[in-house]
Amino acid sequence: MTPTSPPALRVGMIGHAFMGAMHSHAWRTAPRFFDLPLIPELAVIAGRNPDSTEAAAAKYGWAESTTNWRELIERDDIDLIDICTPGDTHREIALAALAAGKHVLCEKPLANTVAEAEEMTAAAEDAASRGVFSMCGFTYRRTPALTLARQLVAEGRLGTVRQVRAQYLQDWLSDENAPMTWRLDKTKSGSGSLGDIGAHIIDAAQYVTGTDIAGVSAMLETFVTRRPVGGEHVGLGGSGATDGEYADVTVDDAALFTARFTDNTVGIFEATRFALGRKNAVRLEINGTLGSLAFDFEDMNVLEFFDGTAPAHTQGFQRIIVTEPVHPYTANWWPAGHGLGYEHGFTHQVVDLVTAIGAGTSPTPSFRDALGVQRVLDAVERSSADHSIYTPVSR
Ligand code: SOE
Repeated sequence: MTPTSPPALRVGMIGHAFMGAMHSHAWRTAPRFFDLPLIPELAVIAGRNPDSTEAAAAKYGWAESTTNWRELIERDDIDLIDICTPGDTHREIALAALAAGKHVLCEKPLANTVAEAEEMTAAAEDAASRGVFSMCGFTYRRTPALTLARQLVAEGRLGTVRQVRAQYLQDWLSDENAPMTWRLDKTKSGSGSLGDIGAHIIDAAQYVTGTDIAGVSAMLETFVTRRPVGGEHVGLGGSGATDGEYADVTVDDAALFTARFTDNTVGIFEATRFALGRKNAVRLEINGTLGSLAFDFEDMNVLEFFDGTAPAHTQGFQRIIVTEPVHPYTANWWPAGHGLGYEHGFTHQVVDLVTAIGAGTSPTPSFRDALGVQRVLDAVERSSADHSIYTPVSR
């Protein structure tokens, strides 16, 4: 007798750029390394341009492509819609998908405004009562070292958490002639460094500490206010054609803020795409009464832990190589020490989402969790807009 394989979860994905490619990889890989209750099927990929969407389907292994996302959502043979488009489209697509009874995975930040995120959360919670589930894509929490960090905080190994230092540093906009992209257009992206990468460290800090940010004091800055349209896009940046058209940058280039959490933990946050030399440094450092933790995504398989309860003569930051089978997610991958990369967080996201759907439970981070992040983004923008800056007074 041949064992029966789990039923399929037929996925329709909208968008096929950076995140679309990454999500495709995750949908394909997850059932090959993890036992899932449903097997994702890369059914249909949607995009605006027929040629590039068809090419993406062939390249990433989707059975079909379409340029009509509304028709895709209405199809009876699709179970889940994966939203990998810019933020200005999230609300419309998610609401339509939930109304059509499809589970939803939505890239972060959940939306471009709090009002949109509230509407999406209400729709998601209504759908959940009918067994239709949603999740927002804050993938860094599924980096094994950060999942372990949360575990250590929850186990009390840090004692009472007092301070959080969070940074997300990239440098792909340092060149003032890097071309204009949708990520620099507020009508499409909602905000700049703040929502694109700051959202990740807000989620990571709240997830690891298990507490929410209750108040912020912020400063946003835009260093380069016009960018060439066109030119050569390389990775997220590139070099623009400086003899042609220019467009206004309408978002922040750097976002800095201090925060107070509900339990009086204090935090300092920095998100920038101008930190020349830093490529994808997602950093989190946490100090508690008994110990400290430090993480840097540029060394993502390591979590540093300082145990203040260890004998004084052996104290010091310990580098935990988070690749042992006892660590989160790692037993399904390579032998200890062989390490994971950026894409694994996305694969773990699929694993957790499909496992929750299979069990009939709501996955996390939920749209409500993502609404919480959205409210922090909004508070940062409001604080920056009316911030009082005190000038040093000579005595
Ligand atoms: C997606 O999760 C994302 O936040 C992108 O939108 C950023 O640009 C990338 O650098 C990190 O990942």
